[in-house]
Amino acid sequence: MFGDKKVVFSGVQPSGNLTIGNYLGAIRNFGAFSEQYHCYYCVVDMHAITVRQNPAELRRRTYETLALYIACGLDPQKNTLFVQSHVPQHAELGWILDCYTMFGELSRMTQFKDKSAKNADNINAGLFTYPSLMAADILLYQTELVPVGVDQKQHLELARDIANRFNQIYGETFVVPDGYISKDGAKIMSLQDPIKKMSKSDPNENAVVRILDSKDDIIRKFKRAVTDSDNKIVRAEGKEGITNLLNIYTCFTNKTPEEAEREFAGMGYGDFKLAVGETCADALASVREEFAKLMADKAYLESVMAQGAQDAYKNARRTMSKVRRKVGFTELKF
Ligand code: AQP
Repeated sequence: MFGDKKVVFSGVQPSGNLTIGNYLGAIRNFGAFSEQYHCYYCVVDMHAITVRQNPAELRRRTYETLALYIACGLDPQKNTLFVQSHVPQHAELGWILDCYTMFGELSRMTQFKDKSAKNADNINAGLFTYPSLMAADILLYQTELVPVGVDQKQHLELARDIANRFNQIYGETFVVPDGYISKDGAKIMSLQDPIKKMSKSDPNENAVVRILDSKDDIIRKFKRAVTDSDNKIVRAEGKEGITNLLNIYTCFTNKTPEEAEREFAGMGYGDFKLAVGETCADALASVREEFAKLMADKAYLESVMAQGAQDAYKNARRTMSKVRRKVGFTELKF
């Protein structure tokens, strides 16, 4: 808790153009906390470099991710929107927490295994210790609640374990955070391989619907989505493609899965995919418009970054001063 409000923290990596998975599983849910909590929403560029990035693209995507936060409804006056690398305490606490995170724990992380398989030529130490930096991001702000997609559940549990371990050794230092995983959008799957999560860095463009894709592109991608051959629009095991499309549809319309199944009963897959594509594209139209306006005003985005970093820095310093004292670092007196 900072001031009289409990804290919410979450982040998105600027490691690619964001997908409807990032939107439905995370960003769309962020705004709901703004009144009741002190919300920190971070563009986690330090996490992004665990996979090799083109520097100019990383910079551009950092602005874009910030603009998307705002375009998706996050008011910078009501939320602290900032860039991770602008607040050096993330790296500082990340290192300290590395020393309280076990090799065996990190080895069990499924994201590490998946990303190592995808980036076999660059299995770097940062990729391995990603979860302790993520724990630092969260614990730095004495966070109570972390809204994330279900793929981050394992990392969040590790953050809780690290917080508890540190608190046990040194006495109450960190709030132990809870995850908030929204039921509907918790895991949006690839359109081409629906047993795999939709990921922004997927090299197959047809697998991924991006928040900023044009209406035509969105509809084309949905039309090509992998389904099955039994022509029934119902959720079922073995029908992961159709189940995923129904899930996406209900997320955008707030209908129940039963309502959606009734609505599409008897319809052919072609018309069904078109309906889901149109619904998705229309729901994102205002985000695309707002995004374009924001990207045309770089000075404004920079002022949001600066204000956010200042606010985050203030509170991060308070936690760090406590942590430094507890682990036994000396204080330099100027
Ligand atoms: N497919 C998804 N369904 C629901 N939620 C998702 N999230 C990501 N993909 C889905 C949620 O989006 C937030 C930000 O994710 P991230 O950028 O920190 O990293 P990630 O989980 O590794 O996302 P990607 O898209 O798969 O990125 P790359 O390809 O770079 O690894 C998180 O809350 C995440 O749960």
